[in-house]
Amino acid sequence: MLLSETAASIKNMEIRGAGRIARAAVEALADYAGSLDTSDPDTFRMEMRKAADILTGTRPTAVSLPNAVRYVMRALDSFESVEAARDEVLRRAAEFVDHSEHAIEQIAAIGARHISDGDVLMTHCNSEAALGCILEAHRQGKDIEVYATEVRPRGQGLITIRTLNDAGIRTNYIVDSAVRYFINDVDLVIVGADAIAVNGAVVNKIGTAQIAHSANETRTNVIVAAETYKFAPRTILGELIEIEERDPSEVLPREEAEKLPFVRVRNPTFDVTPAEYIDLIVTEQGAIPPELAYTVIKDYLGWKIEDLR
Ligand code: RUB
Repeated sequence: MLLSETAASIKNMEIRGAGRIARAAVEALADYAGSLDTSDPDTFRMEMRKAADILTGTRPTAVSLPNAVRYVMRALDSFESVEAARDEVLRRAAEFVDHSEHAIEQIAAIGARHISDGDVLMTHCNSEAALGCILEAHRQGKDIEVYATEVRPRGQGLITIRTLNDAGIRTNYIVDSAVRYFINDVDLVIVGADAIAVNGAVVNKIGTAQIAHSANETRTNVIVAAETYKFAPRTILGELIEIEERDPSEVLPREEAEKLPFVRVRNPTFDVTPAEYIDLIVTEQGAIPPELAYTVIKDYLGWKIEDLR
């Protein structure tokens, strides 16, 4: 069944990256709605809620996931028949996927304007939104070079350098700890986001905060490329974004760790970059300074404090 397969693939990171996770989740939700053999509204609602919980419980940090699932589940707020609710789930899921794919194209077009001919860029992890901007700048004929990090422990940098290589972009592949060494050669850092808080802080792959800190020290601009569904409404209430901590064996094989009883291996997957280290957030609605994150949540996504209580 697509629901359990998708949930497992998100958990084990076969499906990864905040945008891809969100699209896969709504597609699984739509598939599940289509497979439910009931005409009883209560059963339909209950089963759909269970499915939504399974999907949102897979990875805790990427806010795109609950935002996307909630968008589709609004089909169940009020409905006349199971058939109508099912159609609305399918319609909303397709609409989300379409919006998401279109958003990445818009971000690429807007982000590429901030990349100049001759720029040396640095990116971290594997973000389709950030890569979209880089690929678009290259497509426009701008002569660019990229530093891409390795991204311990899961090595998402390898996916990034393959994409850059396939596009024919000059790329330097570096270990994460070489960021400070090379940052003086870099004109612009461009990364994606898993979540953006109301105060403009950006949650992204572990190591992003160190890169932004180095960039700040050398006055190198930092751009975050993120669809508006990565903004986290509940942070208006001061709620913190949960940082996923994955299995220690991703960092050190279990048999090695077992020989070191006084050592605890820690494996946080994301970190938080404060707004003051970020120059611009490029969304599909336009580029904003991080301080305007609240405006996106309130005016564009339409969240009010009273809806969130
Ligand atoms: C992925 C990661 C990406 C963001 C944005 O982490 O941190 O930078 O999710 O990606 P993981 P996108 O590999 O642990 O999922 O722009 O593709 O949504």
